[in-house]
This record gives sequence, C-alpha cells and structure tokens, in this order.
Amino acid sequence: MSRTRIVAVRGRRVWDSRGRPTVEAEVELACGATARAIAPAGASTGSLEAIDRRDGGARLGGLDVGGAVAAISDEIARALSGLDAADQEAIDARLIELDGTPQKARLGANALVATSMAVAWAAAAAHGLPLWRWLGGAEARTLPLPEIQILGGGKHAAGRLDVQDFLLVCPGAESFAQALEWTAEVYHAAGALLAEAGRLQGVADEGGFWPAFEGNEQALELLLRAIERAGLRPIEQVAIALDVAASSFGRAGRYRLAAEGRELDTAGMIELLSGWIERYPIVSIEDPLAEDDGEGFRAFTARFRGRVQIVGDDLLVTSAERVRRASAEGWCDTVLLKPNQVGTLSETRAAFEAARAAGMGAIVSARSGESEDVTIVHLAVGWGVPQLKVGSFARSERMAKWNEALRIEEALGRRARFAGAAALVRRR
Ligand code: 2PG
Ligand code: MG
Repeated sequence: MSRTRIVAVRGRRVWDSRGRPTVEAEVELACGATARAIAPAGASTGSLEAIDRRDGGARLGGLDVGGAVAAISDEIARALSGLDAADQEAIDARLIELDGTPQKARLGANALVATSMAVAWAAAAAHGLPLWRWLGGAEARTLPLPEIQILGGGKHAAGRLDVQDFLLVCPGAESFAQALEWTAEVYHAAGALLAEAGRLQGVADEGGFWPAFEGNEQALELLLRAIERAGLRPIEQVAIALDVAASSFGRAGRYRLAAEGRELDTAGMIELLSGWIERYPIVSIEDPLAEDDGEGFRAFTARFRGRVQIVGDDLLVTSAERVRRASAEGWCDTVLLKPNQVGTLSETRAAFEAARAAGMGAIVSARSGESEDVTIVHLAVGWGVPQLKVGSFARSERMAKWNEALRIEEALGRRARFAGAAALVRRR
C-alpha cells in the first residue's frame, strides 16, 4: 500500500464539449504516479440521478463549478489523504460517507465522479498498467459492441426530432475495428443523403446529423437508406438502435410529440414503437417510455422481450437497487451504466453486477456533455460490459473514445475478442 498511498488531490475547472465548465480531478500517489479524470454532464437527465454541484447565479449560465472544484481540493483531499488508491471500494465508500446526501448534492456528483475515476487511473499507473488491465486482469479481453449515433434529436438538437438518438449497431462485424469502419460508411452515407435532400442542418450535441424532418419516421427511413447505400445488409450485418429518451417529452402517461404535432398516451406510444419495430431493422430501444411510467415499461417489455433489447436509462439511473427492482417488475432487460449518474465507480460496478445477477444486459454510456476523458472505454473492457454507447462518429470527445478502444483491441492482439451479436439481449 505504501506506494499507492494518496498524497494529494486537486480539483481544476476545465471545459466540456458544449463549452460549459466541468470538473477535473488530479490525484498524486506516494510513488509519484499522478492521474486525472474529467466529469461529463448530461442534458436529458433522469430525476433520480446524482446531482452535479453548480455555482448558480448569472455568470456562465449558473453552470460554473467553483464549489465542486474547491470541494475536491479541500474537503475531499483531506478525507482521502493517506488512503490506499488501490482500494477503490474504500475510497468510494469514503466519498459517499463524506458527501452524506442521497443524491450527492452536497459535494456534487461531478466532484465525486472525477475523483473516483482519477483514483482508479492513479492506482493503474502505479502498477504500470493501462486502466482496463488494472480493472480486469488477464480476463479482460472483450471489446464491447458499439452503439453509434447517426442522427441526433431531442434535447440534443433543440427538439427538432422527438427521438433523441438514431443509432447504428454492427452485430455482424468481426472486430471493433470493423464495426467502426462500417459505421463510418453509414454515417457518411447518411450525411450525403441528407445534403442531397436539402435536409442537413448541422450536427447535434453528440455529433450525429441534425436533420430538418417533419416526423420521426423519416429519420428511420433515412437511416435504412444510408445502410443500403453503404452496401451493408440490415440485421445480418448492421441494425438500428433507438434512444427514445421519452422522459424528455412524456410525463404522467402523456407523450407530446412536437415533431409530429400530436400527443399520445402510453398505449399510443407503444403502438407507435411497435409499428417502427415492424417496419425497420430495430434491435434495441432505450427509454421507450418516461421514467415515471414503470407500468408502460412493463407492458412494452412483456410485448417485445426477445424481439428487441429494452434499455433503461432515466428509469434506472445506474442504481443497483433500481436494477433489482426493474428485474423483479419486468421493466426492461438491459441497463445503461453512466458513472456520473450515480457518482462513483464502485456504485456503477454494483449496478452492473446487479444486472448480471438478474440476467440482464448492460451498456456503458457517455453523456451528451463530454471531454477527451476515455475512462468509460476502460470500464467496458476492464469489467467486461458487452456494449458501449458514446454518441456519434464525429467530434473529438467522441472519437477519442472510439480510438482508445482501437488501441486496446490492438494491445490485446490475437487474444482480443469482440462482443458482437451476442452482446444484444434478444433472440437471434
Ligand atoms: C442518454 C444520454 C447520452 P444525456 O440519454 O443516453 O446519449 O444523453 O447525457 O443528455 O443524458
Ligand atoms: Mg438515454
């Protein structure tokens, strides 16, 4: 332990991919190893998520992080000083206890998650190992199936489309590298098709094309045409995943589809999605209903389990307890894992273990506000989480993560495995 004893923890304000302030933590160990990590930030957040600490007031839209940065350099630094960075559970337990609130509002989930991740990197560095190897040992050798956004909507594109993410998955690819190559072909084909139709407005927060469409189904049609133009076979090689992010436009059983100028109830939403599942090669749907619509989730899952993977994001907020409840109540069959949604790596890991114990699938996910930080890629490989969702195939905060996975795949060489089609929770 003496080498991995924490001697210093510092906070720093840096900037995220939306040009907003965020928190970086830097940790120094007795052996001289130092490491840092940056907190991401969501836009379509679940109401039960851990809460970022923001300064409020008029400056920077109230989003500055002076308080969270100071919490790292003062209170957190004092509490962690002398502890063993190699004992992640003890570090995270100390952080949780120190914060003392159910949603980490006092010190801030942004302060906590940056610190928790930086400690992991520092411990790995002290052992001369990449983080994925430190976390997973010799067993870590599976690259996750990536879910990559082609078109962006919802809160990430001023509500132009109601559905937030139209994503591509490549279950037929043989490697992570091949999945990225196929995705690149589809991404650029989609951009070209939109430009030809005069519908291209730019890119949304996560790098996906932002189309000017009158309805959500036009985006599905376009994605299917892009797959065909790229010369790939739907279902066999590539398929569509959706993050409806329905909490963004639904509440109390009413769903307001602004792009389509209509309002649906829970049954209407399920019918709408059912039609899309019939007509398009969709293999995964995240947040098909709002976070307050557990009954809707249950009905949706009862109907489509096995046919498509059903993912809970806002509904589960990376909480092990809610994952267990989801399994008991039949809400969904797959959990989205976002470290900043819960606040520490150990709690994120616990949510993954709960999913595994319940026979549910799992996806490690980035947020819409990101940075050059690549921790989540190492979590996916190190923990053996079979799927990874990072946003689109443009903007360097996204590409940094895809490229990091390529480096890991290369480092594993012939030992590397690709999660592929088996990663998806559905019948083939
Ligand atoms: C989501 C995420 C990432 P946000 O809903 O899954 O796409 O969005 O980070 O804005 O919550
Ligand atoms: Mg989501």
